[in-house]
Amino acid sequence: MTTSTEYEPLTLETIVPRLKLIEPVTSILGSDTSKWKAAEIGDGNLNLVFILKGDKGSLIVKQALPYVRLVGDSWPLPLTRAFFEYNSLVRQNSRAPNSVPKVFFFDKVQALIVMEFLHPHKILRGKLIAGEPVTGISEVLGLFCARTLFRGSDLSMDTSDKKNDVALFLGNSALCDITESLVFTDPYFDAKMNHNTPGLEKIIGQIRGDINLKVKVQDALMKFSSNTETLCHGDLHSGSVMCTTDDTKIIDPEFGFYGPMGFDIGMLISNFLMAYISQPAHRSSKNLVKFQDWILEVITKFYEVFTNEFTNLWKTERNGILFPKSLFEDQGQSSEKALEALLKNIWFDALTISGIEIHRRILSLAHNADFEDIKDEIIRSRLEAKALMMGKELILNREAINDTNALSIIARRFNQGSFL
Ligand code: SR1
Ligand code: MG
Repeated sequence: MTTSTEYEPLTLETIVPRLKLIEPVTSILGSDTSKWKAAEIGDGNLNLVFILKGDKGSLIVKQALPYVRLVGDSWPLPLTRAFFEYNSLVRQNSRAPNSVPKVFFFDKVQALIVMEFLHPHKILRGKLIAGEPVTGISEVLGLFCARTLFRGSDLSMDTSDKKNDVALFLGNSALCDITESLVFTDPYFDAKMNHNTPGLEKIIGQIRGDINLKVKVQDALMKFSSNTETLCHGDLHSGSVMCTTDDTKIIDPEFGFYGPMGFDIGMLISNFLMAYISQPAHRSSKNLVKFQDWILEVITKFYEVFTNEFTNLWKTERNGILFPKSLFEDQGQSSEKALEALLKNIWFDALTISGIEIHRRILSLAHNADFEDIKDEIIRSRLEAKALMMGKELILNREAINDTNALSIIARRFNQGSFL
């Protein structure tokens, strides 16, 4: 880009002079740079995010910082995560067109991505807290997961392309390290950066005292760190989804890694479940049940769209080394049983991840606003207790949860339960 060949974080003062010579930027914003206006809007845990507006249009400029923004420069983090986000966005855009923001420019040294300003989209987590339903969200998320997970796997990819891509994304180890610690490990011991709402100690004791649970979580971590099934988004929570009333886009794949197919699905479902359980703190009883029902319908419809599209791709695009047609259809045999078994594995992995993601959002470092915005600590701890216990159930008893109908029944049971 710009005026410097060495990495330098952008500021409100430098962003215009540093970006004004970049052609894709001027062609979208307009060449009269005196009209450009910038604002820093980053509210995530890691990066700088600017909106840059000109007289012709607007853009998002996202730049990695050399440390974790949430914690500060005592926690260094490689700038290369922007490279992995860029590469993930490129792959997601070709595998699941129209579901991610368009990328206009990438600068590896500056760890900077210039991309489409999604407007008037808002972060899904905020909409769930505000009780604003989104038409078509299940379809977009279901198609996104099916297409990216199938097309990024050995079911579809040329095997040498897949292996080269696995090797490339192994470089994103620092971001995987965050997930390995904050998500899979820290909730289950007294880790330094953990924090929790007072009153949860008894439940935390039950969770940490459960050896079976910790073994299942470590099994899931082993899959996370060793199974290169597909290119995952890696951080698919409701803060990584932006919506209007009827449009949905998926953002922020900087945690992109090759991992288990159930990972993204589990994290997504988990964030809907936490939104569901936290609802009583965010709205009056008049609107509560209807919105909670809508959230459970989203989960059900999302998973139905996912399985339908995954099945469609299994039938029409299964050209990789896995489950080749030569072993099934070409011998006049059905591959339905193989598909069924694979989908079952994905579902069970997703349930385990869902439980773990709930535990980490309440016990580890990075909490979510669904609970964190609840000012009254007594109300918050009661709702968090329901979620923690539900998470435990999802991890320990996943074999009894065969489908989204059974999952909805469990969500309703924990919603009505009282654990403190
Ligand atoms: C230190 S980063 C904490 C969390 O923020 C990101 O969005 C990921 O979810 C990560 O676990
Ligand atoms: Mg993020």
